[in-house]
Amino acid sequence: MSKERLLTGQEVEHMSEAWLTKMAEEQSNFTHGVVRILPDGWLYPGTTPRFLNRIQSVKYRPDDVVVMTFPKSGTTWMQEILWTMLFNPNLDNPQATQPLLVRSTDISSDMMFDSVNIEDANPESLYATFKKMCPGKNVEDGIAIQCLDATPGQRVIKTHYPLDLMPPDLLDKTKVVYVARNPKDMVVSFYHFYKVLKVFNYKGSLEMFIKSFMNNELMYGPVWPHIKQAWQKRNHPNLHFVFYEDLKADTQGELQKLNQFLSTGLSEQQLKNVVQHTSFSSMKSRGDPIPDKSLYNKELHQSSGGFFRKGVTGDWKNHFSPELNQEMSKWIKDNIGDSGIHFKMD
Ligand code: PPS
Repeated sequence: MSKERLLTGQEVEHMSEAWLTKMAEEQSNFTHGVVRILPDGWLYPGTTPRFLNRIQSVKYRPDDVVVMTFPKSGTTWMQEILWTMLFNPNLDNPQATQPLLVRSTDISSDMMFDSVNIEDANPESLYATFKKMCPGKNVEDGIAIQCLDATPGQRVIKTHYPLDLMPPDLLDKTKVVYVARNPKDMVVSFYHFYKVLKVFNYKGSLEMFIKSFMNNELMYGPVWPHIKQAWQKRNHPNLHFVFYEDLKADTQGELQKLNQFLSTGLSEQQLKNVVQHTSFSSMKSRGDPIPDKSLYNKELHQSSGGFFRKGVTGDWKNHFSPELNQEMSKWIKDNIGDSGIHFKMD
């Protein structure tokens, strides 16, 4: 039997019933099962290959900016920074009150609408945007991808897909900002998100979650090839690599670098405006980037602090046992190897 392949060449492996049954002990299932994309082993809901093939023919524009991340690495923060730098540096654009998911499309979101819980967790605001922007179009062909096509002019595009699953000439066509976060803080944030979002309804402990994460048994993983593919391209003129921790420690300094990368020519005052508008407290006060309350487990959402949970570096110290810390530190060291990647952990 011939192997199922993506347009980008990678092989698609459908996870077995036994694997899905085991997964369902910890989290919600997906209607079309789960696939692994080989050789890197990306784990995604079963509808993903269709969307991955579809994004190969998206027309990226020279002035688009793509924010690429592994989940919970500072995506939303960077999306808001870029959108504000490009479209609202004087903080006077009335469009800024629109939810971020409307202003900046997540082209990797369509696959999540395959959760068995999606009717309960209904992304109404996305559907409403889709109906308005894409009249007569079919939801099954991808809400986000079609909304992106229908967005005029310059766009800030979000993706959790790694560089290898995007069109091979992406960096020839457009600019990419890659954000990486230290894996200990990222996994704590990811755990809260997995618990709070109805599409995942994660039931296990943090320790179980971290072990699944390190064993590449969670959606979106594995994290290392995701980071390394971008790291290897960090000197490409169209890729800008940022660490969450550096952005947190010196936001104005990192924005100056972005100002150069994007050739936006913003003044120091305009950059200050962006820093202020995109601070954790400002963004939290304006509400979640996904406004649909039905997507969240309400009580957990309130008690954990919501999407804008803590926004700090080093929160992992409040959650890790010494043993878990030791195990994860070794895993990080082994995987970083001689790549030259250095994460700040405090
Ligand atoms: S997602 O769902 O994958 O797109 O999530 P993502 O946006 O990548 O990551 C969410 C975490 O980023 C924190 N965050 C911020 N930190 C500092 N400043 C600002 N402005 C900011 N905005 C979002 C957010 O709080 C999540 O981290 P945790 O550790 O859970 O608080």
